[in-house]
Amino acid sequence: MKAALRPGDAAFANVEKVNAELFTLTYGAVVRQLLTDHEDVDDVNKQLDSMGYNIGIRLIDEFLAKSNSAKCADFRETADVIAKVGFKMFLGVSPTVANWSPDGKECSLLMDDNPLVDFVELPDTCQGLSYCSILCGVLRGALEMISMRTEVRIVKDMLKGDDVYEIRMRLIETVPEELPYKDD
Ligand code: MYR
Repeated sequence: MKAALRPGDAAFANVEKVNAELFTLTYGAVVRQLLTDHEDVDDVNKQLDSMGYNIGIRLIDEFLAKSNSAKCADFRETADVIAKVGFKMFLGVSPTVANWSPDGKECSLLMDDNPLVDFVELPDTCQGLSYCSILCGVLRGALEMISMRTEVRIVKDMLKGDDVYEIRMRLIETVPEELPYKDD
């Protein structure tokens, strides 16, 4: 009987790499299909964001269960946890958190390594495509589930010749958690 794979094993790392590649290729196929189905590339960007949102509102449970992360005190701490734990957990990379606004409500996640775009080149006809929009939706959805309404957008994109990927996150408001209804 074969022994089970364990996280430290070399074979386990290979399985993880294959999974990551499969995910990257599958995402590429989804984007390609959306481009076939929609004439307007802005519609594709919106669809990708919305798919991400639907993933994010579910993925937060897995994140909280696996990470054992304590409740963050503020948006700064949340951004750090997203970069160091969330991205590492789901994409295997850790963006740098930078470019904070003075009020601490806006910051950027910077990455020069983005597994989502391995094997990808944008044809000239797709320059309006924001290929990684799904990440914006994932973040927005996940944060909404922990009471943070945010706006998330991509401001730099290496597929379009920028030197880095920059995802800008803005905290719009923290929605107070509703207390369970108490009968008198
Ligand atoms: C808390 O205050 O409850 C912890 C806050 C942590 C938020 C982490 C959200 C994780 C989102 C993962 C995104 C991965 C994108 C690939």
